[in-house]
Amino acid sequence: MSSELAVTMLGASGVGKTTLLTSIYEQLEAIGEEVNLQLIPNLETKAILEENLQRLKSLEYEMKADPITSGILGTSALSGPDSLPKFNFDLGKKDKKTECKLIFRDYPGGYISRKDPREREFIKTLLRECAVVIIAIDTPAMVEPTIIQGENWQPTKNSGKWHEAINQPEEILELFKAAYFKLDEPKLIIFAPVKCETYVQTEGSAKQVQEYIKKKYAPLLEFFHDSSRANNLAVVTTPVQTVGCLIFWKIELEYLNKPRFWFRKKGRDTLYSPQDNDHLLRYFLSFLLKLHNSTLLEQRSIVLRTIRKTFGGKNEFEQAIAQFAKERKTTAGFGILQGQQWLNL
Ligand SMILES: Nc1nc2c(ncn2[C@@H]2O[C@H](COP(=O)(O)OP(=O)(O)OP(=O)(O)O)[C@@H](O)[C@H]2O)c(=O)[nH]1
Ligand SMILES: [Mg+2]
Repeated sequence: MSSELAVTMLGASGVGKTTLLTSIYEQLEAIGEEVNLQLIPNLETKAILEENLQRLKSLEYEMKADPITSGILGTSALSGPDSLPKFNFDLGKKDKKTECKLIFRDYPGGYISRKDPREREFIKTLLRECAVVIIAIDTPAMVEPTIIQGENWQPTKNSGKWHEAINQPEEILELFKAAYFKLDEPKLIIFAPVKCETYVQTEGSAKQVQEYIKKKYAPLLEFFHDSSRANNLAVVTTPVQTVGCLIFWKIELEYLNKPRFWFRKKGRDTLYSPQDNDHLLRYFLSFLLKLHNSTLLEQRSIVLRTIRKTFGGKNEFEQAIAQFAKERKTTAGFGILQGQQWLNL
């Protein structure tokens, strides 16, 4: 029997969930080169993510964040949430077949705000069932003031003018409140500011991005920190440069004052080159290792028993994961906001 560990993306429409998932996929081969671990996508997963990857590799020099004209297509469901694909990866040692699956869930971000109760319910169920939640944050929306800043960005008191409209932090908080009302099992929450290339080039400004997360998601962080659930929650920030090549250029106001964010390549010939996507995985696998070592949980969890069986004993599994996880970045906006005990190696 195979067992599964589920991970869900979370974020409003167009913030960059699918692009982030694709950049994680792009990273998989490199893991195998570094340590004795492999994450192998199944055929359907590979076909979808490979198509996304090709689209991202052919980004224009100047582009507006618009799922119709540039980048990858907005995620859509043919016939309701149940028809959405699951992104399956086999996790194992390089030379061994494994029965442990990681399943990534992605869906149209519109599900967050739409009034369709079936769609909201679908996300709540995902939040309850998944051990790991990756919150994709549109960074320019979180930090830019009004019309244009970009390269010379400095925080001002108007920063993040479009945050509520685009990232919808209130809707996200409501979903967590419904899903984490009673939390019995540990969860990892990853805040992943994306489209962040412009803001993470120096240690100082990357740190600012982390400060922005603390400020703009303060009510959500407070909810995570509540004593009734704090012990079961680890919270990290991982600014992933999901395309690597684009920097923020300007905001234009379109019909009905809808903001449209424009990006430009660093140079005419700059190629798609995501950065730091591996570090998100390093935090993720640190958490997995911790779960694996938790004897209390192990008794209850088929997943953990299977992982142990798969990796042929504690030490081998620990070594491979720990070796990969210990290189995780702890500067430039990366770090643990809560639940160190679930990530300590
Ligand atoms: N500059 C820049 N643009 C990006 C990046 N990631 C995504 N985009 C742009 O934002 C658009 C939306 O990205 P997606 O990854 O499809 O966003 P999503 O959250 O999956 O959106 P839905 O599927 O509609 O919920 C893309 O088509 C790109 O135009 C990024 O890292 N940098
Ligand atoms: Mg999508």
